[in-house]
Amino acid sequence: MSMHDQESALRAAFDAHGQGHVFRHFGSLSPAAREAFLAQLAEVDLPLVARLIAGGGEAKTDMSTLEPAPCIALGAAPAAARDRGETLLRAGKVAAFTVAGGQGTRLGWKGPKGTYPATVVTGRPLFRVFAEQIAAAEKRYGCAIPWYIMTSPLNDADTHAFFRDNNWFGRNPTDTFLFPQGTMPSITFDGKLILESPGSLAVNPDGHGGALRAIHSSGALEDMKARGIEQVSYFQVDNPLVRIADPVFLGLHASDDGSSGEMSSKMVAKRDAAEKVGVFCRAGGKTVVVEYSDMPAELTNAVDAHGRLRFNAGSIAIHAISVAFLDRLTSGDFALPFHRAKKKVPYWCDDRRAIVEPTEPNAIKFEAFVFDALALTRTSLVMETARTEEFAPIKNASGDDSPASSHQIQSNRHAGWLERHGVKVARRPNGDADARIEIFPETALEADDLADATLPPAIAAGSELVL
Ligand code: UD2
Repeated sequence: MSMHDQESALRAAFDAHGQGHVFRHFGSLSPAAREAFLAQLAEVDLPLVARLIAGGGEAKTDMSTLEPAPCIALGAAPAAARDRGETLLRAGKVAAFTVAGGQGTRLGWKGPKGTYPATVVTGRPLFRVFAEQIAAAEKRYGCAIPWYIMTSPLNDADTHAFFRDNNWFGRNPTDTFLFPQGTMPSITFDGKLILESPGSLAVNPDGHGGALRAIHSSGALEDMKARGIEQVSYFQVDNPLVRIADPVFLGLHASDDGSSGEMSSKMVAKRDAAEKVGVFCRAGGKTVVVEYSDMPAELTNAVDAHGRLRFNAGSIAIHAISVAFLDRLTSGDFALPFHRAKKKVPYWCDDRRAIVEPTEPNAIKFEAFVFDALALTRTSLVMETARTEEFAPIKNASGDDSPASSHQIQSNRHAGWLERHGVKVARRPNGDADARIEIFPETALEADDLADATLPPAIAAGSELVL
């Protein structure tokens, strides 16, 4: 199609959807800018945008019938689960999958979150931490664990450059598959698309739920199938303690004794009612995650007869997902619902001929959440894990879920591992390790791996240890 024909077709489509105003500066754009703008407009799913504006296609959970979700308690997984998970790993049927398309605004880090120096002593970046863990698991199980990383159009080039500059962390580049997620246009409160410049729309990454669309459109899913991958170990880029391809979890998930093996999740007991994590609930006969911001306060704060939080199963965004389920989800006429959020979206002001940064929310952004796929499983299970073992996210610049809190949890985990082997570790009155302790995945993926390591008899207060 010629550029002129494409322009005519797009003008007609945008006019028909009441969005023709986006062309108002088209005549003043250079030929190259016109081409880029038309390419962006062609990506917009106008019928979907129209449905969302009309209030359809949105995530809705009936809060009045919510019950806490059943969970497999800490340590209750049968021994056979590990064997089953290890068999899958040895057979090369497991891939790792990281969602890394977020903008990391809260942390204030300029660059992809995965490039953030995350570890306690050596400051290894998150991507390196994951790469080393995957390499250690590959060595242990004598297999390849291909690694799929979803970036966004905003950080894709920087993420590629980081991997290249770090020589793919010693991995075979063909076993590392980076692909960008899609975007969704923002709209004003009265349902109009927004220009962020005369020749571009204001768009945002379409949420980690966009992974389902992107994994298909990028060819990642086909790549998994071609490699014979059956299960995907899904995790977020912000958690340096995630246990990637955990054999116990994979084995539990992939069992055929009542669970579907389609999508399973890990949870930790919530720190307190205010903790900003989604909660596993039962709704409509399914296990679902209700995001903290959507949960009514009376449910968030409800306690049981023992004074414990009734909705206590915090989602740490770690899942095992089968390739067969991904295939089912992406091959039919299927779409995850969208969540809407009021945000401050910079826009082009015709009068001032400049981009304006609003001081108050002026627009609605739409994002899909991957955990909404849980409602589409036949059944799914939730396994409890220990917070100290597996959850030390880095999200905020200070306070909870910050580099400082993550460092403390990382040291606490490693202190616990050492203590199990008789090392005396200095602790503070509140139980925190009083030393900075970092253990490389190559040395140990879990406490038992330290059995044959040469360990010091004690770790003094204020000291540092790298193993
Ligand atoms: C997420 C969960 C929350 C809890 C918590 C645990 C949601 C909505 N909330 O909160 O329930 O499990 O994590 O740490 O998921 N991302 C993309 N593309 C996007 C948006 C995000 O790849 O368009 C990635 C992002 O890079 C990060 C992850 O998704 O790895 C979580 O993103 P977030 O920071 O928006 O979610 P958060 O921390 O509020």
